[in-house]
Amino acid sequence: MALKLYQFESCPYCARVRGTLGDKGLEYEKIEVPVDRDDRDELVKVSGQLKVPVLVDGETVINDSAAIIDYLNEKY
Ligand SMILES: N[C@@H](CCC(=O)N[C@@H](CS)C(=O)NCC(=O)O)C(=O)O
Repeated sequence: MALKLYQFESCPYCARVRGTLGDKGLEYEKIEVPVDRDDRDELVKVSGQLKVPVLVDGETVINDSAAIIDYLNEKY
C-alpha cells in the first residue's frame, strides 16, 4: 500500500486527515504511534520529528495535518 498514515486514533488532527483520505476513497495503512515518545523511533526515522499525523506517499513525507490535506487535495 503506497499511502501510510502515522497517527494516534484519538488525535483530532489525525481524524481530519483520515476524513480527507476517506472522502477521497483512498486506501492507506494506519500506523498507530506509541504514546511513549521514547518509543517513536520509526516515526523519527521517517519524519525527523515526534508529532502526528505524518503521511508517507512513496518518497514524499509530510507532517502537519493542514499540509497533508493540502497535499491530498492537490494530488488526488
Ligand atoms: N499542527 C499540527 C499539530 C499536531 C499535534 O499537535 N499532534 C499531537 C497529537 S494530537 C502530537 O503529536 N503531540 C505530540 C505528543 O503527543 O507527543 C497538525 O495540525 O498536524
